Amino acid sequence: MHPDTKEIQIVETGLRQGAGQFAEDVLKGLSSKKKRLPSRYFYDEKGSRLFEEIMKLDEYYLTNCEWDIFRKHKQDFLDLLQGEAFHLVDLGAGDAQKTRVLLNHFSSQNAKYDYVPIDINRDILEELGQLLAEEIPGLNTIPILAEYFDALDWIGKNQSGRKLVLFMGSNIGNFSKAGAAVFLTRMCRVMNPGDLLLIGVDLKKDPRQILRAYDDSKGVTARFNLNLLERINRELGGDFEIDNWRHYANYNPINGAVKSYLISQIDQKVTINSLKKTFSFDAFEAIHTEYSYKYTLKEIELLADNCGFVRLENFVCQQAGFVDSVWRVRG
Ligand code: AVI
Repeated sequence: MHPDTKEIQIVETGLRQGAGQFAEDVLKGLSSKKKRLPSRYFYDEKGSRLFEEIMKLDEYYLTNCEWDIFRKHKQDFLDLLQGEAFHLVDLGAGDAQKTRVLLNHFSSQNAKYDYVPIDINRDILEELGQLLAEEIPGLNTIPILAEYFDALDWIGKNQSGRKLVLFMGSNIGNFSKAGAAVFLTRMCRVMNPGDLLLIGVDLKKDPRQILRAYDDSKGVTARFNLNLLERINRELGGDFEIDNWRHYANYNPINGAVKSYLISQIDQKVTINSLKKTFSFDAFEAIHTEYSYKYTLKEIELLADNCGFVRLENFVCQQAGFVDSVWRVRG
C-alpha cells in the first residue's frame, strides 16, 4: 500500500454474486420463446466504461438534468432534514459524481451526517473511500459492500438515526412497472417511518427526444448493448459474431417503455461452451435486453402512495423533463 493511502474499512454483508448466476440467466433467457437477456449484465468493466460515455452524450439528457437539479436544490434537500443528524445512503454509489455535489455542500454547511455508499463492487468502494478522504477530509464514510436490501437492513439494525436514501439516475426505469412497485415496497419495509427517499425518474416527453437518448448518433448505446454478447463470449465461451447483430430501440408513448433489443441480421447458430448449448436465431429475430420506463408526475405520485411513501416534493428539470422526487416513509 502506498504510504499516503488510507486503509478503507468496508462493511460486507452477505453478497451473493454466484459466477453461475450469469450462466443460469443466459440459459434461461435464450431458451425462452421470446428471447431476452437481463440488463443488469451490461455493467462489466467495458459496459461500465461505455455507460460513462453514454452519460456524457448531449442526446442522453438524463444525466445533465440530474446534475442541474442537484446543483440548484442541494440546500433544499438539506432543508428537508430540518437540522437533524442523518445517514446519506447512496444505492449503487459508483464514483458518486453527482452525490459529491451534495457531499461538498452538506459538509460546507456543517450538516450532521455520515455518508453510506452501497455498491457490489469492492474496487469501486475502495477508490471512492480514498477519493473522499482526500476531497472532504472531515466526512465519515461507511462503505457497504452488499446488495441494496441487505445493506438497508444492516443499517436499520446497526445504526440509529434518520436516513436520506438516494436512488438516482432513473435506475427505477430499468424495472418493469410491476417490478418497480415490488422493489419500492420492499425498500419501504427496510426503511423507518420518517426516512426519506430521493428517487430520480425520467418523465414522459416527446417520443423523438427519448428515442435519440437510446439510439445516439455516435453509436455508443449500440456498443453498450452489443457488449452483452461480447461479455457472453468472454465469460461463457460464446461464439456470437458481433457484426451479425444490430442494436434497436423503440418507445411506446402509451406505457412509457423504451425497449432495447439486439436483432439477428441473418439465420445463425451460436454455441455457448460453458452452457454446452447451441442456440438458433432466425433472421430479424430479437433478443430483448432492457426496459427504460418513463413516467408522468401523476404516475410517480401513485407509485409513492402504493409503495408506502408520501410524496413530499418534486424537483423538476423543466427543459428536458426529469424529476428528482423526494418521498417520506409513511408511518
Ligand atoms: C442505468 N439506466 C438508468 C440507463 C437507462 O437510461 O435506462 C441505462 C441505459 N441504457 C441505455 N442507455 C442508458
